[in-house]
Amino acid sequence: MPRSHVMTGLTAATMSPDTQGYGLIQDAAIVLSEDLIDWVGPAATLPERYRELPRQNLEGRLVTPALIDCHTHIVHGGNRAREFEMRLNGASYEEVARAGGGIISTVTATRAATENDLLSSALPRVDALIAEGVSVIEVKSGYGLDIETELKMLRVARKLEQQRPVRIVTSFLGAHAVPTGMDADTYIDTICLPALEAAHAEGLVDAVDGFCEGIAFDTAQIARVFDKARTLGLPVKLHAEQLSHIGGTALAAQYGALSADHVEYATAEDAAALAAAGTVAVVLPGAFYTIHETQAPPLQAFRDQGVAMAVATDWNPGSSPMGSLLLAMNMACTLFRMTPAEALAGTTRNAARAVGLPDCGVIAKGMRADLAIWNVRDPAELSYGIGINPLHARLLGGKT
Ligand code: DI6
Ligand code: FE
Repeated sequence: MPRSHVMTGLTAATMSPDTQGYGLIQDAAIVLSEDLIDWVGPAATLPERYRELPRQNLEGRLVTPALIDCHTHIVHGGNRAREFEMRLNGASYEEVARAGGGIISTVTATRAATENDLLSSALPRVDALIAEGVSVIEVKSGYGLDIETELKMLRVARKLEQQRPVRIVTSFLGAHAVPTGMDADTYIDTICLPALEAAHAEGLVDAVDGFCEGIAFDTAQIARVFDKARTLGLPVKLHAEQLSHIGGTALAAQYGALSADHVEYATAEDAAALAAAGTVAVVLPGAFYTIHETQAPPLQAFRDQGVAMAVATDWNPGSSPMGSLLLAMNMACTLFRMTPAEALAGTTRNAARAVGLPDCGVIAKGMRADLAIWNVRDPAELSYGIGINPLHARLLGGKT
């Protein structure tokens, strides 16, 4: 198809912010002009000026904004299948740790990997997401915990975008875990903050993340990382209230974070703070499922307060080895009782906000022509199927 053309014979789920639902237009037409959307509406009202453009009939298919996976750790070395198996054979946490398991085993494997190793293991993960209609992937560092490896992870993340038709946004997650043999404050001062400065100087950082948790960093330590982000002019986001309530969500809101992620233990008060700050709550059902968490995030409080909700894979080798954003949508519905319309908003419009990209996630005039064309008629089918991928085609900036 020429770059400027009219798509017809389709149902459009525009995900327009003016609607609570899908912003559905039956018998729609979408006009693409180069890499942008020029017009969308009922085909019957297509303006005269577009009538001579080449047409593509989509034969009744559904078109949505391309999906956005707004929280992943897809650049990492090794995997943790061995420890998964040990645990299911009854090994204790200690035994797993003694056998080199846990997050530190991923740090060891990521430090040992070359840039090329990390790139070639991450590319199939990117491909799996693209095959589900994903156009934007957020990728975090955080398995280096030393300056050199944090930079290496982010360089690899940037390279993904050169090797595949996808947009990558990076988050510096130096404050992910405390390396063995060091205390958290020393780590923040001597490694995390200098690594952030160096990564920023190389143009590798789009946002700054942290893991605010009893087993990681407290709010005062994260605040120091966020202060540095602020001086560098970088937006922040936070893994908050995943395993316990220690104030990460309120801290994220206080810093005007793009997103607060996990948020299982967030309260109604936290929800009000997120709403006031315009911070997106990102739910990660893959991690909830993998670690047998029982407390679901407070979706009703988010709805009551008007907090925008997003859904992501959290694809990582430990708590969420999940390579499907469509499965994350299904799990958000079944495990958290999210509605299918909320799940789709959570991987389009609200995910775009969570990664700070105002030019995608909605089908509207002037937005990028990042679109997913599906072999379904009803948008609820995207969340309803388990392990079913109905993608017909994906456009990135108007290109297949
Ligand atoms: N929360 C998580 O669920 C992952 N990181 C985080 O901050 C766990 C990462 C891992 O186990 O490798
Ligand atoms: Fe995560």
